[in-house]
Amino acid sequence: PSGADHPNMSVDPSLLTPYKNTGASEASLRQISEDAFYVVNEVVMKRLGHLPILKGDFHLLPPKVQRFIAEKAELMRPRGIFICDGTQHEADDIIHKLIERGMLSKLEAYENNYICRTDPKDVARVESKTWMVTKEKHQTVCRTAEGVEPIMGHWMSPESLSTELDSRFPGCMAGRTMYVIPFSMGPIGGPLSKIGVQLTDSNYVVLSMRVMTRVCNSVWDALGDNDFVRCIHSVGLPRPVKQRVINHWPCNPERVLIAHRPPEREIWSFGSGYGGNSLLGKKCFALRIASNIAYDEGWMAEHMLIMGVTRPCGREHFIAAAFPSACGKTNLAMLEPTLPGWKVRCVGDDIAWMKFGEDGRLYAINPEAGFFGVAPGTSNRTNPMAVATFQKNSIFTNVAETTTGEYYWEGLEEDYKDKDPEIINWLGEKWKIGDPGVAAHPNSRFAAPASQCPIIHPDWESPKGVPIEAIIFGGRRPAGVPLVFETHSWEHGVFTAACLKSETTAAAEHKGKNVMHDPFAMRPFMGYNFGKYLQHWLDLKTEKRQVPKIYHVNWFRKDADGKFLWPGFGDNIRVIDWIIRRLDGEANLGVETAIGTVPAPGSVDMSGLGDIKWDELMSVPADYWKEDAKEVRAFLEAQVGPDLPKEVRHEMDEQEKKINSL
Ligand code: GTP
Ligand code: SPV
Ligand code: MN
Repeated sequence: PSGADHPNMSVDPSLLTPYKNTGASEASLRQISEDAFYVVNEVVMKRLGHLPILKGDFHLLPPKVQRFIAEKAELMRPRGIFICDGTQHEADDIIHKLIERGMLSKLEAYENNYICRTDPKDVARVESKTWMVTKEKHQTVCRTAEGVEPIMGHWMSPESLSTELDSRFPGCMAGRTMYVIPFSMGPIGGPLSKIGVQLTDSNYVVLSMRVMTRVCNSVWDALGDNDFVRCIHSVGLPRPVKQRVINHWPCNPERVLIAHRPPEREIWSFGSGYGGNSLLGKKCFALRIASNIAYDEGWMAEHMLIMGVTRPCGREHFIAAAFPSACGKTNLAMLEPTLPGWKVRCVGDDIAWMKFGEDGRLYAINPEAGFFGVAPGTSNRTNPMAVATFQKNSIFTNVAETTTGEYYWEGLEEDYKDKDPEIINWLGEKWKIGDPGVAAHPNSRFAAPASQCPIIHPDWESPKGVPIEAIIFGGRRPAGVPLVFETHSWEHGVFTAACLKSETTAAAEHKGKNVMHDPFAMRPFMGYNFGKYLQHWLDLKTEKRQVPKIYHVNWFRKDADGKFLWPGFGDNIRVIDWIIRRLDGEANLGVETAIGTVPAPGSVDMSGLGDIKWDELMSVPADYWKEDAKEVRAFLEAQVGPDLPKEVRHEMDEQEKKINSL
């Protein structure tokens, strides 16, 4: 009987969604979904078999969660189920176990800080193995020109996904514990927040998710009738293992797959335990899946920091900024101003969920609860607030350590210059400052609770968010791009963001430093057709709404000797100051150029900075931009083609005209 014509059906409707891609055979799936109409509990129990529940009370979970767990346990065949409650006690137990096993060790110089070394083959996001799965290809990717490989979005058909899942997930947790992690992205129960449940066989992931998201029992209560994002993660190495496990870090680099099914709100991740590949609340949920939800519901999920900036006069302004991976979001979000009287407070450092309120203003929340920050380059000189944040309760991955139990990475040389410490590098080898190679992996990271940041904003957990007045885009642009410019309009800002480029970094598998397109800093995180995404941005502007002004910054312009022209870090407040005075409508701050409004000479506070090559820093070189205009047109034609909104095309045409008349 089908659900619709069964008269006495009193089963949770979510139990009736069809089974797909569980790896189990069609026939057994059909059998189970039919059974489910009658005795849900029995079916769930049958699926669980005699699987021990190692922790938690399975029967107290919402039925739709019970079904999710049972069906995936049947597929992945763990040796037991552990339902996490997110408590410190639980974390301590796991930490002790991992220390005993050799996967974690304590950094003795701090309180409750741990270091972990991964298999050196599992150190960053793997973009080439990350997929969006939709029925229609063009739901995911644009209608690119003939023979052009799309770089925004990576499509896989549901049929291919079935094959890929079936060759990986059945039995993949054999001999391991399946942890069930209930988590909230955003303050629990908040109007902009969303719930996920992650299944994983990695206890490192359990510890990290507890820092990065809100994991606790009250998530189950908040779930109620809401849907949840289904996150399925396995390191992909069932026991007994067939290959050598390096650094006690099980993974399966050859078989990595990270797949998203947006309509089903489901994520499958296999073979990697690192960062965005495995902490599924972050990139997979809060960006790729959430951008789909945001499209449907009329809001935005973006790769942006959120900061509150208070001026000497006492007025506070909230700003969001999108820079590609490892391009300075964490640093800007926690900036320590070098100008007197200014105060910056951090709301978030990586992801912003933003929605227009009834009052027409754009409100942003940080869906995360922790920072997963790039370690190298972080020091008391560059980012003292981050350093203060990770003095306790933090996990460091692929950094180096001193024999006295301190962390170490490139950028900390100054702090250690008189000590000449004995160092164990990220590969576990003896190392001294000055030795060849690096001490820490360039994508080594700290995971630290946001609540420990000394300048965390008092409203950082405000359920309704903070009102954004400006949005900044930027990247690593060694040549041609001025320190800052203001775009002319929302539409021009959208075009400018679509043209965002940056040097590649170690955050993903790219080798070397090439300037690459990274529209909206979302290239690796694009959840659906980029043309539709652009249209969504354009459509968000309505008469009743005050859309933020859009800016572009570049902290990374270099002189002929390859030196940065701008000191960056705390001195970036000088650019923020200029931006805020522009928002205020102060006169005589800008000079019009073909790409936007750059600062007029003397309009940026340079007091105490010493020698800055202003002209070189602010110039808009005609030759450079003529080339760039051609390249950008070719890029958008090839990559977005007929999906490019006409407003964006118009901005491109207008800007090209201005550039060509330079
Ligand atoms: P993800 O977490 O990967 O999304 O990166 P992120 O954008 O938060 O990058 P983060 O702030 O961690 O910066 C990465 C690197 O850029 C670090 O090594 C920083 O030291 C360096 N960096 C950040 N801000 C500046 C700046 O203003 N100037 C210069 N020269 N380097 C900077
Ligand atoms: C990024 O690469 O943009 C990150 C780190 O923020 S990860 O979570 O590993 O994706
Ligand atoms: Mn990021």
